[in-house]
Amino acid sequence: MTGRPPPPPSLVDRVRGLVHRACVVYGGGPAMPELQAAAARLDEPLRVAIAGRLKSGKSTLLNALVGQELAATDAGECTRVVTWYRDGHTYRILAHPHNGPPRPVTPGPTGAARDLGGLRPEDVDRLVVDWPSAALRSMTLIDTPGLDSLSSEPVRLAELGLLKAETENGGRRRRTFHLTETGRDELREWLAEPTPEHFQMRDIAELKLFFNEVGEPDDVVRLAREQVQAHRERIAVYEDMQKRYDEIDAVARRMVTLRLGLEMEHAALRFWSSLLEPGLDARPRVRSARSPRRSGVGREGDDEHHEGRRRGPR
Ligand SMILES: Nc1nc2c(ncn2[C@@H]2O[C@H](COP(=O)(O)OP(=O)(O)OP(=O)(O)O)[C@@H](O)[C@H]2O)c(=O)[nH]1
Ligand SMILES: [Mg+2]
Repeated sequence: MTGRPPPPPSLVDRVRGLVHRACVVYGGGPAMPELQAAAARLDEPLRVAIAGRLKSGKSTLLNALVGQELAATDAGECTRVVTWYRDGHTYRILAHPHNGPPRPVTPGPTGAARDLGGLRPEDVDRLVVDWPSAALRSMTLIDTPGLDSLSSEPVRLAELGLLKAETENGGRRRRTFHLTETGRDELREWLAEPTPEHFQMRDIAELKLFFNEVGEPDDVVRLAREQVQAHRERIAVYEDMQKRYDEIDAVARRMVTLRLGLEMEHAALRFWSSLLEPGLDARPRVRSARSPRRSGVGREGDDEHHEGRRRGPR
């Protein structure tokens, strides 16, 4: 009776054999550290990185996979540093800076890192959290910053060779990003492309106005007054900018967009002011196509409103 043939070696086993043979052939050479790292990596649990847009639930998913609230998920909390969660004998967090040895980090009450061992997020390559956990025995989970976060975008562009970063030597060690030649070419190409997209407006006030019939008529009056005030203030800011920068040749060309901004602010101011125009009874009112007479919602003798009209848009 013959036994069954042994199962073929798995892909990992075959790669392990290959790396082992390479270590023998290249032993002592400059490639050795890399080969040793590759050999060690094959014995580690699978690495799973969770990537996605800002505030899309990456850390929440990670916590669900571990079965514990390890990563911070507060509304204001951002994952600003790539964080590895590995199975470990004891609980420990180390911050690995771009330069220098790892530093211990104070854990917070839930196990998330409370600080970065005195380092700034941009100086940290990664945080490594060791946590005894059955779930992490089979895989190391890696939490990553939101893809569209402002701080990570220039870094990504620098990695693509489109920007070049310069870091101050002292002080706050601020980083300044400059366009590279390749970056400038890419930008020029983009400028020459057609622009089929219609402009987008994200205006919470407009959204509230759309649903006005669900609320009280007074809500609309309040909203319109707030908006009139807000747009007036913004117009003042833009006009001030115009005064300050119009005469400066270096920026004069790009200030043309300020004119568009002003036009839009004036249009918004005209619109919200029109909602407060008094009707026949001289009270401020929300104009309604269906029942203009019934929709008067303001208070009698509202001076602010009358002043609003006088100072309205040109
Ligand atoms: N309703 C709902 N809320 C969720 C879900 N997943 C996460 N949240 C909430 O969304 C918010 C952000 O979740 P996080 O897990 O911190 O998101 P994140 O992608 O790690 O955020 P950043 O690290 O800042 O990019 C938290 O308040 C979560 O409680 C979900 O599936 N449904
Ligand atoms: Mg997160």
